[in-house]
Amino acid sequence: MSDESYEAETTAKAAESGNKATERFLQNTAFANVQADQARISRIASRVIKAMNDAVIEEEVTYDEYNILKAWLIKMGNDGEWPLFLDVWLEHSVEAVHNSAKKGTKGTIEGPYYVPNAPQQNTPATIEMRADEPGTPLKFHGNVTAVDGTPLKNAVIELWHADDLGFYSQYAPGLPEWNLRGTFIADENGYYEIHTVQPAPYQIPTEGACGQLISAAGWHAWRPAHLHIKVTAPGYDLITTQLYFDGGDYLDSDVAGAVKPELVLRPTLSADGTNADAKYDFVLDPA
Ligand code: MBD
Ligand code: FE
Repeated sequence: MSDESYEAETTAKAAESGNKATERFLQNTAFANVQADQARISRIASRVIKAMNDAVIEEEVTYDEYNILKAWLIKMGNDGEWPLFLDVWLEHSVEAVHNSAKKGTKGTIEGPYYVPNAPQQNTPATIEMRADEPGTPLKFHGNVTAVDGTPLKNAVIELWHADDLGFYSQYAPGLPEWNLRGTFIADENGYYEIHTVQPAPYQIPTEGACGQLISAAGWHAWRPAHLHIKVTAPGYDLITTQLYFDGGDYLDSDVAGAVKPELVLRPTLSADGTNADAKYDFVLDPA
């Protein structure tokens, strides 16, 4: 493939990831029956509206700029990028509130590409991947315990991540349905061992409304390479988190602001440099 057709293909694949997220979000999310508390809705909505008005007044926003904002918000919906926008620029604060009292493993954002009910295996196990899956093979293993040190036998670990080109199955075309997604059961001692490949850094789609904002503002569109994980055990809280790779690009400038120092893996490489081994112990809070 020429560089140009490679560019065109990866750009088209990335665009599809952005707009698939809306469709999949509506399919996959079980909405809690939230009781509408009028006072709370009024208070939060008023603050959000006030924050926008303050920005307009303080920055002396013009009609031309206001119209560009309208067009951009319309495009956000048309591109199907609301889930992407919210998960990149807002979810980290929701996560901070949600996990503020937790004592175990740090959480971070779920992001737009989780799919529930990935195929389940007992560990040690190899995640579903193509026969010729590109990337450095990674052995990802460790123990799951409670905050008091109790080993959590049969803890459940859901793992999903991008491939070596930065694409997620079910969001980018041309990948097997469950590629690099799985549900894994730890052994009777709470030990888990999953064989996968190291993901590449992830560039959020650049041709939709999110990308338009990023390039207009002169930001970059990258997230550092990461594994997405949900861990739980009967009687313990579910933690949703991500793990990153020491020395990787964008650790200090994640577009989604979701890196925490406690979540950085330090994998060891085999003597011939072809295989990586990363150990991480998860600690769960009682429910
Ligand atoms: C991702 O892979 C991701 O994890 C987040 C938070 C946003 C966009 C893409
Ligand atoms: Fe991700």
